[in-house]
Amino acid sequence: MLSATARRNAKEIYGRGGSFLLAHLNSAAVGVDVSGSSSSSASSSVGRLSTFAHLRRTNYFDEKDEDVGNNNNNAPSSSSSSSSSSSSLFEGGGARRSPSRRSRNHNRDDNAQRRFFSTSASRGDSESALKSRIESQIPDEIARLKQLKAKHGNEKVGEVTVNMVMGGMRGIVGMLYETSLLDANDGIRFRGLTIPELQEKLPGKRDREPIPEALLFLLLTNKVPTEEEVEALRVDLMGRAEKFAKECANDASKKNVFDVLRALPEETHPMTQLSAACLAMQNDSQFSKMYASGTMKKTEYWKYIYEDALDLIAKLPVVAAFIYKRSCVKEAARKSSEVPTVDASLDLAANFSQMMGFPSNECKELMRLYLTIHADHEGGNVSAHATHLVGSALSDPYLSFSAGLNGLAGPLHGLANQEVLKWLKEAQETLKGDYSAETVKTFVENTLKSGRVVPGYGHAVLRRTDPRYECQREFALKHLPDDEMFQLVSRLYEIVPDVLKATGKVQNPWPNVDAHSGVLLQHFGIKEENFYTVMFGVSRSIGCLSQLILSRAHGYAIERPKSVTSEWLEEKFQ
Ligand code: NMX
Ligand code: MLT
Repeated sequence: MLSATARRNAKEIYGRGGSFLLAHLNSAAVGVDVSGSSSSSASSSVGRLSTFAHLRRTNYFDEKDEDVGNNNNNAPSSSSSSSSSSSSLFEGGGARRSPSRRSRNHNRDDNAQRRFFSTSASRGDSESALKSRIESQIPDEIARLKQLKAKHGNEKVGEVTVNMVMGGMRGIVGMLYETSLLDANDGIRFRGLTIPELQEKLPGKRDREPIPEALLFLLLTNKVPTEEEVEALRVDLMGRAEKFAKECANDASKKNVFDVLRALPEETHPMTQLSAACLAMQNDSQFSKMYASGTMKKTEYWKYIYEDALDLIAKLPVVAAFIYKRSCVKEAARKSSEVPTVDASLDLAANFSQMMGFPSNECKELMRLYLTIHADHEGGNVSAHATHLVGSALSDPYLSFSAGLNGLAGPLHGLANQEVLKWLKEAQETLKGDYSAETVKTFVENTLKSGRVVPGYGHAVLRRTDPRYECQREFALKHLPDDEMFQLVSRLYEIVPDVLKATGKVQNPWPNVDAHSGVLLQHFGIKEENFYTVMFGVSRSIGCLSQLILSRAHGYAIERPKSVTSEWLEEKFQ
């Protein structure tokens, strides 16, 4: 039998589908004892994996699960046939696929499922299921890109004006980035899916929010995963996290990342700590070791980048929770410089919330939403582009993502979430509960007069309210409608856009993701705003590192755009 905690967690992770899964988990857990594992978390992990074979035998996939009912890529029943091994594996998944493509993709899913279930249950198998799916997609994808180049290589995708060159390259199409695409008016689409579509289609949700593992699978494969695929990835990531935390906590003979962090002054900004931690862990890079050995073929690069990337995605929440408890919380009772304990029976977001000291279901649910929506915002934003750029020099994921984090730490980018909460607190102090339109307007105007930007408003690409703001507002309306700071945030939404429009220069007066994240976090007790960008960073690793794997898999070139001097421009137009 599974422990009460494991039963509760299964329900929490899989929501309405959880009860059904649970019945099978219980029976599968019997097999765990036979394997001789005595660790409770390890046994529940292995138990979940052995469950998959069991589920297939019991024809679980013929059952209609309400949660994934709209998912065209639902796992097929064990009896469905496979027929499409010769067609392109890369066609499936996104929201805007034709029905015929969908059904071909469905068959391919069947193949992948079969490969998955034909293996015996262990963590290694779950790793190879996703990895072999990615591997099987690579040849077709490379062929597609080659054909694109051969057919259209010399065609123009746009014009470059002097304004663009002098204005932060705004609007210049200059890189390939497959995992997401931003439209100025529609907002972000992750592999073709909007945020409401993610909430509807991705499995693993307890109430409404998808779990980040499901998004990671989608970004890497361009396919909406089944519950079982998400579970396999969850087990893999949590296994990596648990191993990392245990090794660091127990092996005193080896200096590790936590020793490096303990050596930093407590007041070092949490983002500096997170970035330093990435560098401190670089010694673990399998890619770098293989490259140095001189034995790795170019076609194998992605395999080691994949291992490093998944390790890093798993390790970051543990490191971040450590930074939070050591350096951010003020109360002595909550402070700790111990390596956090990973509960491998939870999902990544729930475990992160718990490690930080917030075990409530509502906070875990918020963390799932938070880590999902901050993960990716196409390739041109500073953190994604910095990761991509550095990675293109074949720097490993630790080096590359550390660069991305350094960009995210800037106040015009990710640090804006910290700035927003500071600004909201300043507004609360100044306005003393008077949130009338007139006083709030004056407060915003005074912010501009003092030479500051209004944090959380504006965007380089978006020309509407950020859909990530909208879904967080929905969360607030559901979970904290009476929160005083939420009332202020709502009032600002009514006032700020007109004040920014009145400046006559702001291209987008609407709120972005950062205008809303802090108010949710502070409601659940995560009040230390200097930590907020670290949470953004934990999430952003999912998008940046997914693309890094694909970039190496598809053989992208080293980035080296042309720069010119201002004299060069002047001479050109004389
Ligand atoms: N408050 C005051 N002024 C603004 C704002 C704002 N929220 N947004 C833009 N402007 C100004 C901007 O500084 C520029 O002024 P100037 O010509 O004097 O240099 C002018 O309006 C035109 O800027 P835009 O073309 O509208 O915006 P741009 O693409 O240059 O910058 C941001 C985009 C996001 C950097 C900018 O809107 C901003 O600084 N927002 C506040 C900070 C923020 O919320 N950043 C988070 C973005 C999301 N994220 O997580 O990364
Ligand atoms: C992001 O999430 O990266 C921000 O919205 C900034 C951007 O897209 O430029």
